[in-house]
Amino acid sequence: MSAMHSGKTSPPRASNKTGHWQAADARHHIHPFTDQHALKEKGVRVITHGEGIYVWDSEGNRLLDAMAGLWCCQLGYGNEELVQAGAEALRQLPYYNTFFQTTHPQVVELGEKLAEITPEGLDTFFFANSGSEANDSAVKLIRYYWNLQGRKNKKIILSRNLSYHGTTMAAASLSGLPYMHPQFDLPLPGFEHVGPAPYWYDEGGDLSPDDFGLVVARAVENAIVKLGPDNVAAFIGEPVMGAGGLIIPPDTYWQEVEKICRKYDVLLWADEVICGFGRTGAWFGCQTYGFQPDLITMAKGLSSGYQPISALALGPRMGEAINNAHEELEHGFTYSGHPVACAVALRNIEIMQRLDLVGETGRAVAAYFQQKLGTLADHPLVGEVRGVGFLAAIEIVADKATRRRFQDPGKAGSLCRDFCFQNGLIMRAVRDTMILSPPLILSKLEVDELVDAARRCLDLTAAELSKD
Ligand code: PXG
Repeated sequence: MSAMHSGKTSPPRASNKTGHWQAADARHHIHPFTDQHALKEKGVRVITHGEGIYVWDSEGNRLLDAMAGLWCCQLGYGNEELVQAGAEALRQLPYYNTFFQTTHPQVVELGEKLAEITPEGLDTFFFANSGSEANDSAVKLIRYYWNLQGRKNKKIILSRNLSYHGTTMAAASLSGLPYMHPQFDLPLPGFEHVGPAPYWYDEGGDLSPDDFGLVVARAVENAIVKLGPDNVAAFIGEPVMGAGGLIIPPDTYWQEVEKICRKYDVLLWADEVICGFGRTGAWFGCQTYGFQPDLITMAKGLSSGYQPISALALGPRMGEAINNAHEELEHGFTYSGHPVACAVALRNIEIMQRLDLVGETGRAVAAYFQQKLGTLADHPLVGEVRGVGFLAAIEIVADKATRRRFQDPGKAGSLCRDFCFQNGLIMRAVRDTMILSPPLILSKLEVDELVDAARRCLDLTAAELSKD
């Protein structure tokens, strides 16, 4: 366990309330992205406690959380300094708003701190409470920006197949995972998707990754030309695609996309909800991939998940236009820049800076994580291990040489994920891709433990699959 997180040492014992919690949950709680009926039959897992990179369930089982919650607990669990920052803010000013010509120290200081770490020029912020709200707000501000410019036709937002941008009406419309649309009659008009995703392993065929990156970028150009550059407002992308399967773009991809956006005067929007705050080895994914967005949305690692908070960072074009509009901006949330959330986010960034998680120290652990995980490539089920910073994916395939998948898509991934839970490891499965996004505070010893457990679970998966 990391020294930073040894404040509380004794994990809770198994609770005799598990049955009660499961029954009450089944009666009263609708879960996101879940087959409610199937979950009631199976019985929900109850997580009661977290410390460092581990969480415990109500039966007393310890789980190494290689997903950092939902890609968000950069500093892991049980960080006392964050608890203190939240408690102090609650005592001092538990709530005040930022409407009506008012501000408070917590939101001002967070803005100043964010301007220090965001790429040059992206130093004007709007605050919200979730990634989806930040993305929804960005859609509105992009529309507003082009209206201010008198370019009233420039309204279409282009996003990619397999992207995930959240679940509000606009954010779900941006998302390129087709299963997110039919239940809700989405996407809304004005949202277009382009494919393929820059997913060389599945889509690259015989092309080299670099050539494939250019082909996929040209598909973006073709889409802009087809829709008409005068109609396209913005292109949104996650620097590394997360929920769609941890898709790392070829090195040629982002710079080509940036050139295309400039050529057609299309705003370039980086959704850094997962990639921000050290995930890819820099503060933001766009810095890792060397492109300059016009706007960035961020959430998750901004507060290490300890408080719901998100932000939209505007570059000079949008920032100046909105600041000089000489009219009221008709947008905002009761909890925009909530003082407790801002105080926790500020302290979170300060701790990340002090621990050098985005500098030499973090890079050394990330390199070790990538190198150790790479040793799994020799496993008979593993077609590819890829990663960047503190993100990684393991492709499970039937045939390594031809990258052929198993016949029943998703079965191997689900099997492996279930073996992981049974063996004290949390890895996420997207189809047959296993995903890792651990807390940034993990130690080298914990990396070893993680990779050993992952190999064990791959062995168990292989044994189970061989019974077919
Ligand atoms: N953009 C990106 C890139 C995300 O990954 C959102 C926006 C939306 O954030 P909120 O805070 O509204 O959830 C996300 C969220 C998964 C999973 O299964 C991923 C997310 C959320 C829930 C599940 O991998 N990402």
